[in-house]
Amino acid sequence: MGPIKRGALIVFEGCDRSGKSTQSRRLAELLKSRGIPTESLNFPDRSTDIGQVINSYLTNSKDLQDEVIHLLFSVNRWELMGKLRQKLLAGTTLIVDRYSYSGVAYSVAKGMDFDWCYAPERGLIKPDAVFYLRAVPDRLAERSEFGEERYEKVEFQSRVSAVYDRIFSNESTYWHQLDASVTADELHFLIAEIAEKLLPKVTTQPLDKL
Ligand code: T5A
Ligand code: NA
Repeated sequence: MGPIKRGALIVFEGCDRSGKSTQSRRLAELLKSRGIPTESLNFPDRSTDIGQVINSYLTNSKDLQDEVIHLLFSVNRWELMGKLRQKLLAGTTLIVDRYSYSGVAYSVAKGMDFDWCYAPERGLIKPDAVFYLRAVPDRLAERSEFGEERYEKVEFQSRVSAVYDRIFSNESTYWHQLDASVTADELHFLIAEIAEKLLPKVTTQPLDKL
């Protein structure tokens, strides 16, 4: 009998409209088609009580102090951790659209302290891989529906992008930076290649913490 395999935790990160949802959906479809049990989710999870407060903030119908919204985003991840751990240990691979790094990138872009922002993320399950879809924010602004939510301003997105670059330089062992300006097909091909190599390796390792 071979070793018991857990699922992999695969995260997509990047600026608004960088193509995360498109690529998470396509990767999940591919893995499912290969018979790998896979589920998709995204943060913020707007369906919980806390998620609804976050949604009001993002759609500009509610104002909150920077520290308060930062911690709410983090709590929104913590409230789902038990469920995520259970699924991973039961062998389900999770494709997650945004995670702790979004929490850090968007708050640090407002001028908040990096270490303060990272602290509440410590102890969450560490992803096996992060696909960082990197693009010049001016290019992303040309995509449909850009500008509808709170953070969708080119200047702010440029600051977010700089923080992601900083995180990438610290976490380069499991971060995969990809040029988000290529076509969705090209991106999917690159992501699929990396994921297929990675999955058999990581799923025999114990879960790690941030
Ligand atoms: N936030 C989030 C925090 O501040 N702290 C946190 O802790 C967390 C978790 C909501 C906001 O919350 C902030 C960050 C965000 O500002 P969200 O709901 O995930 O986050 O919103 P977005 O990231 O903006 O999600 P979007 O759906 O807008 O962007 P995606 O998922 O990156 O992009 P996608 O795939 O929907 O594509 C956008 C458009 O581009 C096209 C698509 O067809 C679509 O029209 N497209 C491409 N066009 C050209 N080339 C490609 N390769 C393309 N790929 C997709
Ligand atoms: Na958005």
